[in-house]
Amino acid sequence: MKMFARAVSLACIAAVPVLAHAQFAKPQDAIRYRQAVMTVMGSHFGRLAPYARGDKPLDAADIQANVALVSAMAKLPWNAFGPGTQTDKVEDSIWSDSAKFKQAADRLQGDVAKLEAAAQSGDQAQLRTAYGAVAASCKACHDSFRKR
Ligand code: ASC
Repeated sequence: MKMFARAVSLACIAAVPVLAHAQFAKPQDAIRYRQAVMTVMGSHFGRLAPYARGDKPLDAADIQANVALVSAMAKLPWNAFGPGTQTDKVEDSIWSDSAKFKQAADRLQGDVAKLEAAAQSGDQAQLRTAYGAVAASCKACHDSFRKR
């Protein structure tokens, strides 16, 4: 069992560079992947809204589980916007101004890190502030890069 656990953790470490250079067999695979990531992220972020608004008594386990999923999803969509994956839902500036896109990705992940801290704190005001910052990050990136 111990050896199995070690093999699993080594396999996970080995998988990290693969994830960082996520490859997709077809452009459509990347498009479906990033759309799925956004859907899951939006779902779990949305479940935090009543806590952030103060409409629901804080349930630390539920909050932390949802924040953990938002955090995991926030790492994933970026590599799925590779060359040749343009669609009519995405502004070309994702590719022509990749520095700005990278900045938006970093902003989200920074704000999500603060949301993780807020989820640990159990403090409603901190949660509300951190939730609002993540929502603003989502919106800023969508305003810049998502076609309406
Ligand atoms: C969500 C969601 C988004 C963001 C954005 C924030 O819950 O699905 O795209 O928040 O609406 O302004």
